[in-house]
Amino acid sequence: MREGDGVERTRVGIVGAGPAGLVLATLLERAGIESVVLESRSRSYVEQRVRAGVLEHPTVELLRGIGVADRLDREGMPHEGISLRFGGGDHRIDFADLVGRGITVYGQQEVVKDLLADRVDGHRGPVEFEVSDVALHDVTTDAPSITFTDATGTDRTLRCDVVAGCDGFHGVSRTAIPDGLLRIAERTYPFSWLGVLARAAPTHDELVYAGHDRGFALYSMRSPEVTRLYLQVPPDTDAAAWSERQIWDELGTRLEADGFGLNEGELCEKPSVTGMRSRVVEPMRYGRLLLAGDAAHIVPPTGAKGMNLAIADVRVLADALVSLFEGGSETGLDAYSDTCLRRVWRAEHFSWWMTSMLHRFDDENDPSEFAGPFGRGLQLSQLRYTVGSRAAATSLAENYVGLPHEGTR
Ligand code: RFL
Ligand code: PHB
Repeated sequence: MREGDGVERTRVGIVGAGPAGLVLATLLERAGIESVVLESRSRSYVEQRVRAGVLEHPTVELLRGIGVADRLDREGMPHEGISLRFGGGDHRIDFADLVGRGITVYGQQEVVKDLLADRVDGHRGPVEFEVSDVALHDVTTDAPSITFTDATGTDRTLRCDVVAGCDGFHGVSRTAIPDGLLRIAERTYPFSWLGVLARAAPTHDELVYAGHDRGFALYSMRSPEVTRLYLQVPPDTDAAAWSERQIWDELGTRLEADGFGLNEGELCEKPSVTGMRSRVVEPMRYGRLLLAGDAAHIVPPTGAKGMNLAIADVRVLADALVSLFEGGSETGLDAYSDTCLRRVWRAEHFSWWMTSMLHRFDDENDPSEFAGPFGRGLQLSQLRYTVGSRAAATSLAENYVGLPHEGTR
């Protein structure tokens, strides 16, 4: 709604059109609550950005519940297990048998495309792309606002009741909270992942997590034509220093198992290197500013939790906002941070556990408990126990497919 002089009003100002911002906007719209989404990148950029690929069971259910899962149901690849590969052996964790649920492999950018098609092409609510100079104001009052410059260069002001900071790890929302008020828990791992996307048909139906003596490797996929693969590399690695031949050879070595072969294919984009980090910012609320997704917490990708956590946060947030706008109750907002952080810390632990069990920690100066011969012994014991004990395998399975979502209402 325009108020004149470049001042507009909405109920919820959402910064960031990633999974957190777009799922929040959709949940609110379905509940009849107006919002405006501000995104610094272009629509085509956010639709092409290759990131996560694994949707937890509760994430799929949520996307179905808000009516944006038609293509996901047609094109997503349901998986009923994963393999852990180590010591020359392959060990399947059978999710269907252990917990009766599975995951779906469907690219994050496909989820983003589906949400944007629903909102923008379906004329259900605004998304302002290519905004700059986003700044938050008065977030400790009940009349916060956001100033920004839009794609045409016009300075605008958005007044709202609540600001949702869904702008990811490098966003500005978190910086609106004074440093002294935040507790930051962080761990940086002494390695990165080199990721490639190859036009090559997957040769195996499920994901393979390999803990090889030369380092970790992950075999994943995006579609019946596209394979997604990762290699553990040193943290300062320049992706360009790896030739395609070296990448395929190293993947072949680390993923080797009886009867397993890789289809090689043309790379769809340049290989990328991603740092591995765990980070939690507490609390996730500062007055009428609520942080969600990567803006508040990062997990290393080994547990496939980042996008799923972002979506779980905004489900809690949407419930809290419905209570605020329908009944004037702030109880949900008051509980928001604690409710989310319970799931966040579970996912932090699971992601740290998967990471520490499967990677090679070989820096002699690495003080971590997994470096050196004692650390290797612990890793191998944990891997053997996980694949050998039904109780341990069930714990991996229920975390991987996703624990049920908590609500505040
Ligand atoms: P996003 O997706 O980063 O979205 C934030 C959005 O905010 C915009 N933005 C701004 N907009 C306006 N003003 C500003 N000042 C802004 N600053 C930033 C950005 O352009 C962007 O569009 O955060 P969100 O929504 O919290 O979603 C989080 C997920 O993207 C992230 O956790 C996952 O990608 C992590 N992740 C994985 N998660 C999974 O659940 N399963 C996986 O299998 C998985 N694999 C991965 C991953 C992340 C990876 N990388 C590249 C970090 C694999 C990799 C390699
Ligand atoms: C992916 O397909 O990109 C992917 C899958 C599982 C992970 C991380 C990334 O743990």
